[in-house]
Amino acid sequence: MLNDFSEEGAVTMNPALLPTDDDIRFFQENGFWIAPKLFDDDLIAQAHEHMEMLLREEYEKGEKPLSNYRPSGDAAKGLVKIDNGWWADRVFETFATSPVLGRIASMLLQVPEIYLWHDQVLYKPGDSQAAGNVGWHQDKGYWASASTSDMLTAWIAFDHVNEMNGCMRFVAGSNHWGLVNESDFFNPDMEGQRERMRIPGGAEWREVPAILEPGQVSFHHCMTLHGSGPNRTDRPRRSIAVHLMSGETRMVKGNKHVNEEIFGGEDGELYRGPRFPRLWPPVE
Ligand SMILES: O=C(O)CCC(=O)C(=O)O
Repeated sequence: MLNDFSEEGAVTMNPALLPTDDDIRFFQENGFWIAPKLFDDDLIAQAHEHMEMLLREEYEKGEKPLSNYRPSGDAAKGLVKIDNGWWADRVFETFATSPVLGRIASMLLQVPEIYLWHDQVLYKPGDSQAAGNVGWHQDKGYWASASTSDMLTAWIAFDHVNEMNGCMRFVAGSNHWGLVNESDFFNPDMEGQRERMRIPGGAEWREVPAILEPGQVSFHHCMTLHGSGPNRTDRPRRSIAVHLMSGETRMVKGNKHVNEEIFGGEDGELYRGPRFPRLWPPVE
C-alpha cells in the first residue's frame, strides 16, 4: 500500500478525484498522470475572465506578476507566458495554492509535504503556426537551483485541449532517461530537436497527447520530456501550469533560476516564506 497522506490534512476530498495505487505506479513508470476534472465550470469561467485582466495588465491584488512575456516579431503568434500570475490575481492564486493539487502531488511523488515552486499562466493564440510550439524539454533542466527531483507540474486546462489546438505531449518513460541534450522550451523545431536528441540505448520514443476537458489536470514529473505543437484552431488554448516541489527542496545557489533571488536565502536552505506557500498539508 502506497502512502495517501490522508491523515495529514483537515480538508475533506472526494476520493474519486485522487490517484489509486495503480495510478501512482503508472506515474512512477511513465512520468505523467491525467487526473479527472478537479475544478468546476464556475471557476473555469472566472479563469477566462481573469486571464483577460492579466493580458490587459490589470492586477487585482495590486501587485504585478513576476513577468508578463509577450512574444513579438516573427514569434508574435507564440505562447504568452505570465509567470507567477498568482502574485497579481486571486483566481490564479486559488489554482496555484489548491490543496487538492498538493494532495495529489504528495501522493504521486510519495512525499509528505508540497510547496509551490512557481506558476505560469499560458495563452497559446489561435492559428499560432509553429511560433506557438513549445519545444521538447525537461523542466528539471531549468530547475538546477532546486536540490531535489521531487518536483512536478499540475497543468490545468481552461479549454478543451486536444491535438487540434496544440495539447501537451509527454514522452512516456522519459522520466527515467536522465537529462537529455536538445531540451529547449523555446525551440519551435520539435522535429529537428528529436532527430538530434540522444536517448538511452533500447529506449522507445512513445508520445502520449494530454487530451483534457476544461477543469481537468495533467501531472508530469520534472524529468519527463514534453512539448506541444501548433494551435490549428481559431481560438486560444488557455491554461495554468502550477509547478510544485517537495517540502525537502533546498536552494542550490549559483544556478541562475530567478527563485534564488526571490527567496533571497542562503545556499542549502529550505525554500520557505510567503513566495513559496505550502499546499499540502493545508495551512490551517
Ligand atoms: O503549455 C505547454 O504547451 C507547455 C507547458 C510546459 O512546458 C509545462 O507546463 O511544463
